[in-house]
Amino acid sequence: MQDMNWEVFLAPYGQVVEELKVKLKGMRAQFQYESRHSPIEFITGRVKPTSSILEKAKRRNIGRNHIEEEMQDIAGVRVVCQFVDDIYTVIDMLKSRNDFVIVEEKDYISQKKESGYRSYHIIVKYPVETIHGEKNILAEIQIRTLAMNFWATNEHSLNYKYAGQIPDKIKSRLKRAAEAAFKLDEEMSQIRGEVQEAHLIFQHKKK
Ligand code: 0O2
Repeated sequence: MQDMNWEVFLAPYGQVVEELKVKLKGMRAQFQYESRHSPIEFITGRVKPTSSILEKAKRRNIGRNHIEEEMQDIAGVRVVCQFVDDIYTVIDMLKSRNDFVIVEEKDYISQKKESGYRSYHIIVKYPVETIHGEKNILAEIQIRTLAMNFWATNEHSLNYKYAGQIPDKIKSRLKRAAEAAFKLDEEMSQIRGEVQEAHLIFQHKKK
């Protein structure tokens, strides 16, 4: 794996991340043009750093020749929504598209992870044009609320700080925080209509 030209290997992944971001931002803009509540609040994306690819390959016992087909999150795009219902609107919109194929879905919302992590992951096979022809690239689209994102970002930083060995005391606090974030999402869903109306009035005023 040492001799691998990572720049060349990762180039199509970078292109997929950029293309998916443009397309998802386009979806968000269409809602805004029509003065409708956008189920998408914001979008981010990244290509997994080489060090993380190597670490995951080692942990999962994935050989060099199998990274492409076995590592599904080298290209990653994150869609952050205001409300839990928006997540399902985004999922439906993704399912109705025909510019990529969905190969797997991971519902960590109804089945939260042991850490407390909640999010909906969709793995897609995305055809990207290269100078050598079409190449199908696996990409992971994570869809989550602002509250889930807040939690996941903080937990991710703590995991990094403690090299994956978060002390038990902090772990249990994180679990409590995950439940609080879930409660917040539930409460916000109850007043969703009011919040959306307020946002539209505010946007209209800005124009
Ligand atoms: P980064 O920095 O986002 O790239 P694995 O990657 O082995 O944990 P799997 O099954 O290959 O698991 O993929 P899965 O479950 O879809 O998770 C991949 C990504 O989901 C992670 O990528 C995180 O972004 C996110 N994720 C999954 N579980 C957790 C969690 O408990 N806490 C947080 N904060 N994020 C999680 P990376 O590579 O870990 O990070």
